[in-house]
Amino acid sequence: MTGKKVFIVIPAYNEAKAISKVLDDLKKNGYRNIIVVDDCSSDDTAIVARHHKAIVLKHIINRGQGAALKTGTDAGLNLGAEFIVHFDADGQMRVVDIKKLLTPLIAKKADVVLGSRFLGQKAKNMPFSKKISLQLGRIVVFALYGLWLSDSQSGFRVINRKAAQNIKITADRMEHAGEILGEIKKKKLRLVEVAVTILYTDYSIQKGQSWSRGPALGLKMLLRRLLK
Ligand SMILES: Nc1nc2c(ncn2[C@@H]2O[C@H](COP(=O)(O)OP(=O)(O)OP(=O)(O)O)[C@@H](O)[C@H]2O)c(=O)[nH]1
Ligand SMILES: [Mg+2]
Repeated sequence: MTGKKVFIVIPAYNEAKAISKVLDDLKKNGYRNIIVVDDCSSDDTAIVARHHKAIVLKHIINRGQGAALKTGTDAGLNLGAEFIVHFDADGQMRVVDIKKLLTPLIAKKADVVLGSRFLGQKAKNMPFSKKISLQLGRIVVFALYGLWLSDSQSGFRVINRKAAQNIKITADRMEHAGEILGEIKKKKLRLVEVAVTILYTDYSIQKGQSWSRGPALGLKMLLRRLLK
């Protein structure tokens, strides 16, 4: 499976403490094509990633996760990727789940596969506020794009080359997740959700996010939908 041209794209912002283990795990599991997009981190994220022989692309200002995914996905396409995996730098995603997401793509049954935290019992230790905001996110995505998903804000996705060429990411920050779904619907790409386990670690919880991120995201997605 890893013989196929699979590229792992990792947006990273100040993840020097976590990214080393993520890159080690990927290498141990045979993933060789790894692109880290360092978004003007103030820590040693880029140095650590280079030390692990990842391809490191750098933004000279902090542009956001969506912009970093676009940079990394475009680079993967230029390097001949058949499949592109969007994967986090903070250790919350499990490398073993990548194969599960790749399977429907390799079988040509999907163009995009999303990892879902809510198929089965896969959302262990998720903070309550996060659960609520993700449930609200599902409703927003359904209202805006007519897609009813178990986990509409998943950042764990694998896309084939055709999908990578067709999905245009213009949202620089977190609202890219909704934008990508809109593109999937508009371009009639085949979408499948697969259960994954996302780890809520002391590190990820401590890094935290403000309570206002969910509502702000919903509002930005709505504005984009209205203006596009
Ligand atoms: N390039 C880039 N990456 C970012 C930025 N913000 C976050 N990321 C990365 O995107 C990934 C996910 O970010 P998180 O802030 O953990 O968001 P999340 O996983 O959706 O939310 P939690 O479940 O609360 O952790 C991590 O690999 C981050 O390093 C950014 O501004 N630029
Ligand atoms: Mg995270």
